[in-house]
Amino acid sequence: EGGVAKTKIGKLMEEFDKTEEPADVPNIQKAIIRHLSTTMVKIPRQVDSLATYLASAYSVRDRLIQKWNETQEYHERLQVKRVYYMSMEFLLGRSLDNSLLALGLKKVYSNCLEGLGFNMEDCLEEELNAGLGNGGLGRLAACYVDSLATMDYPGWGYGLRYEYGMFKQKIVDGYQKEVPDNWLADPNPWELPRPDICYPVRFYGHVTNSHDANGTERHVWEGGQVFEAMAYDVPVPGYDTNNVTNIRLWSCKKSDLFDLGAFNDGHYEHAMSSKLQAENLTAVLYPNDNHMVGKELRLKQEFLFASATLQDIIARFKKTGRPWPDFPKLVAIQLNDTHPTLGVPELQRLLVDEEGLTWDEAWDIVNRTFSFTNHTVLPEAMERWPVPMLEKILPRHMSIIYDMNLFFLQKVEKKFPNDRDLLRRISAIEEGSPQNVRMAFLACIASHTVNGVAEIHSNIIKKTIFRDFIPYFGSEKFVNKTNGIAPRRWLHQANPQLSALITEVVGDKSWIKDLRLLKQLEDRIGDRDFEQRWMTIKLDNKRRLAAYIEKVCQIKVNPEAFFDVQVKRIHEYKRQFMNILGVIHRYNTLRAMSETRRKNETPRVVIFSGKAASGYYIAKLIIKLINSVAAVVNEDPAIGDLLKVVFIPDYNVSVAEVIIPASDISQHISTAGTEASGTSNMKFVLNGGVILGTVDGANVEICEEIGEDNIFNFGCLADEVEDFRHTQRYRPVSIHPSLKNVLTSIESGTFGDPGVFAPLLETLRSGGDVYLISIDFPSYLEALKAVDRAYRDPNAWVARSIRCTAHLAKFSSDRAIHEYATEIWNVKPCPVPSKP
Ligand code: B1H
Repeated sequence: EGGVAKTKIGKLMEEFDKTEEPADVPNIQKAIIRHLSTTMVKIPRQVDSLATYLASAYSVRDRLIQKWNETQEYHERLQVKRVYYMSMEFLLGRSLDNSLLALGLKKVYSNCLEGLGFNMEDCLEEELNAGLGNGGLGRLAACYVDSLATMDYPGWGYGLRYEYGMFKQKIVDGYQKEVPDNWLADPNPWELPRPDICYPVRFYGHVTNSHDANGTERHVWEGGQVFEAMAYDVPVPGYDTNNVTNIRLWSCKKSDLFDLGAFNDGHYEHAMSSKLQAENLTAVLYPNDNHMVGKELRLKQEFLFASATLQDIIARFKKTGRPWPDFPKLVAIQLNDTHPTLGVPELQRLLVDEEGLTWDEAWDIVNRTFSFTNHTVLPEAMERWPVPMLEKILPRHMSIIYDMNLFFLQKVEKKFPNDRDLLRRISAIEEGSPQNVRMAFLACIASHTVNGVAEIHSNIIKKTIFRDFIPYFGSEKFVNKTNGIAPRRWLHQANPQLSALITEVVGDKSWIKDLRLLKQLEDRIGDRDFEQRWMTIKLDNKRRLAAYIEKVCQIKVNPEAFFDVQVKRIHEYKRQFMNILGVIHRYNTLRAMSETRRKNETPRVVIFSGKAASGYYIAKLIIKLINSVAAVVNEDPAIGDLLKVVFIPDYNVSVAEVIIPASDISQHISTAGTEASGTSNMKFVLNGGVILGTVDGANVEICEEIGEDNIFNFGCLADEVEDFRHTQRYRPVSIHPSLKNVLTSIESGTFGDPGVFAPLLETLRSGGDVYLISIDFPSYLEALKAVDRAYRDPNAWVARSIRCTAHLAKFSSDRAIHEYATEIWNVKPCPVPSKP
């Protein structure tokens, strides 16, 4: 390697990496034109906004690659400790706008495009969304990488490059229809294929145990099927820094070595069919949020991901020449929920079987390397893999898991003798036929630290899933790291007008990297001129959303109306059902009013958006009910603008960027104790939107920060839920009159064939109302009334809105990442110096 660097080409390349193209209009235009003509192979009459977007993106990517190289080179040379954020999901959304803002090039690019006869907004709209995630968990990973880069932490994301991301949602006759998300249909400038970075990954086969000359046990895993994981690198620029970090995504290829025989022997078709099998592996993201589906293909995805990532990290470590015990001094690995947990037995296997360490040496390294984030307490989301399936697909790992568990149980037994029931409860192997591996327990046993994602959630997991682990490990192992969001995307990029106003107040843009500076907004409360500007920006954002709604739903809404928003995955625990029942209640109330009374009501637009998992029947019925209510309400001449109901199709990151800045109120109304954190709640409040929410997840801490006068809370508390559920089970029809009336209007056919909704309504009755809608409904209606009253006082409302933004600093992902870095990972910032 050193030899190459000293050759002529090596020297020239080094020089090239050090020189930065000047970012002026003529120079950037030249770069765009060059990419149009060469990379895009366009002749003048073929140039449209898509080609122009792509050429611009390629010219930005040129700059990113140089900085990426420099960053990686610098960190490698200094041998700094890195964190690897392992996540099966990265919901990145679009990259061009984000990169331009990070590099400080938005204005100049806008001028360049103008000069070429194109409009920046049109070009940005051409970019397809990278939707490699379901919801909050995947977007969190993307925000965390943004913060790692922005704060100069050496760290990478590792994930999978799904050929198809989260499906696209169409609404047909009120029902959700799923359409494949072919996000790689256009060229993707934001990924750098690395055909030279490939690792073999084995499935099936058998293990031979033997003893070597010294009498130590050796395990050889052979046979089966070998696939290959190939790397694609996605550069992620920090905001206003030289650091560009990396997300390495694996794509499954057929190994060239495998089946060579079959190919030569003329079994061409057979050889090709295994190629197709391989490509199947990373073909599609499983579209389930907060729900586990125990499919073999998913298990294989998880292992391909885990194995390639650990092989890659080990290869990088070995290049440093440091001894094995130094591994945890250079490497921290964060498991984003249990989905990457096969990385645990895989690291143990690589160290013991491939590198020849003893079990104890390897286990010590594993334990000092991994930490684990739990994101949910819903039982149906807990990963449990059947032992027979693991044994078949990953025989060596199954036996490693058994041993890890056995040694753990032996230590527990020693500390708490004669407690068989404790051993049964705490075992990573759940008894039953078949037995299951509890992945959360395995992750917990192997990690030095386990965290929840909001105070209330971290407390709940200590009292529930991990309760039995505390006497053994001590409670210090279980910590809280409240989630955060990237201020770059969720304010600066999504709400450019508000961003400019804040910059004016603060005096410069430093708040974008330090949200604590937002508290200066407090001083402007009561300044009528400022408040006016604040509300005008909100109105402009509502106009932008109204235009979008008209474009995609063909519904005209009044931008001056009150915008009431609930956007998130559709799930019973999130209770969109309760929201739409509340809408029906409002509709009935308006209908029953005299015309003169109606005139005093504030016009309202109720906005829903979100996807249901394709196999989630009840969630899909909730979508149908929302659309059926919308169809009736929106066409009722007696109601007019007073109530409009809108379901915006295909919720994704870009749609969120339009909706979130436009809310007056947003709803986060999960049954207490079910939403681990929520992160859109933070995004709405950061944009001056008020919350109507239950005492759940991060709502609790948002309330602490902004004050309880600035949030509308209702509903039962988490520690009451179990008792209520118990009584509900035996008195399932304890239904309040207001709820009864609403159900009656559905059942009498006001919103179409009531038979369609019968299974949904049954969840409240024979279903036992697991999410306690009938318990919370009365207080929900009260809270909605309180919101209506509050909005009638515009001065108080704008003060509340400003306070929301002013007090949101805690929920910056920069704060979250700083806590992870100092308290869990022990990694330090390493800024790449500027060029002389
Ligand atoms: C969250 C998930 C999740 N929690 C399983 N759990 C998945 C579970 O594909 N699967 O199998 C996918 C996703 N997602 C969310 O994480 C929580 O519900 C939110 O409350 C939280 O804000 C978010 C980020 O921590």
